[in-house]
Amino acid sequence: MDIKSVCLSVIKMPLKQPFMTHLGSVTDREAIIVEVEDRNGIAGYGEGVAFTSPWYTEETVQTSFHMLKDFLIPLLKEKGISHPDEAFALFSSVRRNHMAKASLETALWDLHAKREGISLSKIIGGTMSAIPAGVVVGNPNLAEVLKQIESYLEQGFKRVKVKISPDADFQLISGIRKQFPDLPLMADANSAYSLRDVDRLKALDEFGLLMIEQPLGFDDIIDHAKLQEKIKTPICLDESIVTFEDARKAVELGSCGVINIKLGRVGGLNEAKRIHDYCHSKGIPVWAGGMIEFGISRAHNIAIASLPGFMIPGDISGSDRYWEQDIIQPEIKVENGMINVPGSPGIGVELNRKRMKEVTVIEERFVL
Ligand code: OSB
Ligand code: MG
Repeated sequence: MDIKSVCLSVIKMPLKQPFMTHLGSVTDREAIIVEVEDRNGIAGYGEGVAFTSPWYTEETVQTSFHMLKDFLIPLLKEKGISHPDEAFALFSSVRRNHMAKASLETALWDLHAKREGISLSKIIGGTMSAIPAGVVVGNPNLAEVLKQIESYLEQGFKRVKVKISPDADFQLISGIRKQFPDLPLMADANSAYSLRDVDRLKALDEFGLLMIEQPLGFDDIIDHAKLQEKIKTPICLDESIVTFEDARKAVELGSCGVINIKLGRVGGLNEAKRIHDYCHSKGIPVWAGGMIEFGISRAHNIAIASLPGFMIPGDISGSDRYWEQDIIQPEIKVENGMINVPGSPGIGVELNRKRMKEVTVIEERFVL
């Protein structure tokens, strides 16, 4: 692909409001912006979505930086690739570290699409020109949640997700349902329960949730299959699905009826597309998960969410959901609950260099 250089920028920005789960709060977000440039000066962008600490998966900003600098970029330099399809296999000599791999792989996809003069959505087979926006309310307080949902519905959001745990589940969901009986609503537990909580989870069946996301262990697919036999609400797996093989096994076991696809969690676009294609062929709906991300990752999410199997609105909101000012231009906007899929080459957004300067804490450039 004629790559001349790779630039890594660690950025840091406060969220407008802290995002809370039972695992902790996110108040500041760090991420790695990856920029690959070819010999014609065309640039592709990716975003490393690991958090500062390993609360969601085992990766962190620092481990991602280390993997990129000491293993992944050197692999690209030594062996080279002629198509982004080859990156996943090239990186397979490094075990896991999916978010680090995805940040570079997605940048290569953006670059490839730009070189072809085609949008990333088109090049991967996207069929939608606009996608429905969904939003996550990261707060356990019922009054606050109701207020936020009200405002998101005014903005046209098509689907709302709330975080639940044994400390905030039945009363929270029942309170939301009282005020919003027809709202497409789902709950994400981020592994807050165990099989001992079957009755608690079964009690949520009456609320007609679209799904319950990752109720049990972050690495489990066996107990989820047992739970799914006992509850009506479809289970959606997030944390447990980190490879195509995980998705196949979970579907075969009946561990879930829905899968949340995150490019970072599964190691990039190639693997995400394979999971999508498999689920689509099996009639398992998928949707695009969120990582409290900046605009580069959002833009990649929009491209993947334009594939035909993405039948449920994802955790894809606008740039203004978390940021006073995003690092891209134009920023991502939700209009009447929809987000436009850019038709311009690649991911269809540029880095806002002025904003990048304000938020960059470390920058390192590698010449290939
Ligand atoms: O479990 O889906 C999750 C955010 C960070 C880490 C994990 C998760 C989330 C979200 C999405 O719920 C929030 C968003 O990006 O809007
Ligand atoms: Mg989740």
